[in-house]
Amino acid sequence: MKREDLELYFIMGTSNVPPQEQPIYILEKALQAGITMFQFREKGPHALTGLAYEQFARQCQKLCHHYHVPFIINDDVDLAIRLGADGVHLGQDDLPVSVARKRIGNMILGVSVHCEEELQIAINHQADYVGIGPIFPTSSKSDAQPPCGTSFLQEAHSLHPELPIVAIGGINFTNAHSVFQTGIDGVAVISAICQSKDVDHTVATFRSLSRINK
Ligand code: TZP
Ligand code: MG
Repeated sequence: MKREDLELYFIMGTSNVPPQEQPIYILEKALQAGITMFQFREKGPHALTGLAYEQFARQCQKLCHHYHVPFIINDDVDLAIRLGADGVHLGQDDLPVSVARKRIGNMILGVSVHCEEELQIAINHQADYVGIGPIFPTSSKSDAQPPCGTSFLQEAHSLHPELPIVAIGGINFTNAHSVFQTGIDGVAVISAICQSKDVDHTVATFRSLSRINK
């Protein structure tokens, strides 16, 4: 993967989208507007299952492919292999990175980390990037750890300058500057795009905030 792909990483599942909106249209608007990576994250009490889950994943994959944006699947390594996704993203409670790396070959492997020890394990098993967060309070992840602020981001980036890093959790226009200032590669967002009244404007604003700090 190219580390620039992390610049504006959009994550979405059906439960992140307001009831009057169609998830697939939000994804298409976000792709048209210039998101640089997409993660399919179907979670929560009303998440799709079975055939509907897989069909929705395939629809998202097709759109991402059309816009040449990497399509990453959260948690579900089997689905990623079945679909030939561009990559998988795993948390600390998912399949261990060592096992995942063996199963997925050279697909993109992203790992969520919260401390230097988890970061080191991810690096040792050839993670392509790490996600660090939640940086700020978030209502998009029910089991999120307490917000960690930007200090670990800064530390991780200075200790491992070669490692692509994306920040996640509660990132919006007001606080994105403090995140980009740490020198990391990008921001991952759910609600900022899913709940946006103007996806074009939201995507363009994040991308220009990123450029200001490059
Ligand atoms: N992992 C850490 S925080 C988070 C995930 C998946 C949710 C991010 O969503 P939002 O709406 O951008 O805060
Ligand atoms: Mg997970």
